[in-house]
Amino acid sequence: MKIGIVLYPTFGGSGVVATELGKALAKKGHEIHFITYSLPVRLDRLRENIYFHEVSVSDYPLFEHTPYEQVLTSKLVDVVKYEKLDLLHCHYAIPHASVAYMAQQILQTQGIVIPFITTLHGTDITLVGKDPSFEPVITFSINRSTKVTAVSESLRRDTFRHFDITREIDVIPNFICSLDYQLDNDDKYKCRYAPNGELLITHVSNFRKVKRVADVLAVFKGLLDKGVKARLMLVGDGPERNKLERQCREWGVCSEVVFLGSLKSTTEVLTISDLFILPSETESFGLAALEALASGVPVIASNTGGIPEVVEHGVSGYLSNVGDVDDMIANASKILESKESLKKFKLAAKKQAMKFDKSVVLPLYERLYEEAVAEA
Ligand code: GMT
Repeated sequence: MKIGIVLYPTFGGSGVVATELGKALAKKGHEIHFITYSLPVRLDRLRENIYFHEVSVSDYPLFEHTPYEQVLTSKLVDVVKYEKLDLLHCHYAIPHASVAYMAQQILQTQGIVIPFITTLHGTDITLVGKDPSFEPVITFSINRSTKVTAVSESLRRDTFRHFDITREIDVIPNFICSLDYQLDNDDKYKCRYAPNGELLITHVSNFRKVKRVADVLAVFKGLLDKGVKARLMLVGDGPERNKLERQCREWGVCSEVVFLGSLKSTTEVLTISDLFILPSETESFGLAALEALASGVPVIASNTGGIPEVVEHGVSGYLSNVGDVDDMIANASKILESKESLKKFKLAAKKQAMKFDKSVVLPLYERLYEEAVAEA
């Protein structure tokens, strides 16, 4: 099939999932056209069957806000028409679903039929989507999409709760390519971050408020106070980072905490990690947690949104109520208390991640694509 993927090209989970999906589909022989404003971060090199169409908006002085939606719409019309696409797959409802609808209507006047699938990722529904100023457009474009998917049951429920949805929503979970996570545990790399054999604790996010990164540091500090020899590796960057750095200085833990910044790939860091912490306020899926599990890293997370669909409490990690740092410390201690316990959780983590391998999830998308094309 010839598929246009409309996405945010950044480090955010929706962009990562959309890019990995395109790469995996291209490997299976589909022709993939990424359409967005810059090269997706996970699209590191040229690959067979993959094309990139850049959307660039000119900054005419009249426009206080650049009209990205209009330019994206025109680009979709152009790419669908001249590359003869079979369907569009939009990741993140805002503004991609309404843009695809508009492109569909324009193409219809030219006798071209193009179905479009909208995949809801989370903040388009749970945070941004709840803002009343977006509501009518989101409701309309979800209802008019040829097919709609949500990345978890929890997000599906939230979508029905917050919007007047009159159609079905399929749940297709996020996925990992398990082979990408089969790296050898590199001792040299581990020695650099844990020179005295410390346990390595990791967090990966965009450091936005919703991620509660302060709780990550509080859990880590709690473990140090209990005598656990550990170091904390923080991957990512964002608005909460400065506050976190100040807190490290105040608690005198700067030498135990490493800020690694935004990394294109997290696999090397995860491979040498012993524990992953994701204490988010809300998380429609928790792709970062799944990537940790795939690397054999047990997860301490909050019991919110789609996370319980990814991490099994007491098996591949533990779940606590949002903000319950003491419970997270107690749970982390249980995992780290002995080599045997850690080994058991690490094995369970890898096993759990296999349920989300691309070999399981990709066929679900392919079936949906076929249905969408048949329905259009
Ligand atoms: O987590 C973020 O802030 C980024 C956001 C995004 O839209 O890229 O992530 C959302 O989509 C990811 C991929 O489906 C999910 O794994 C995340 O759980 C979800 N984030 C939230 O719901 C906060």
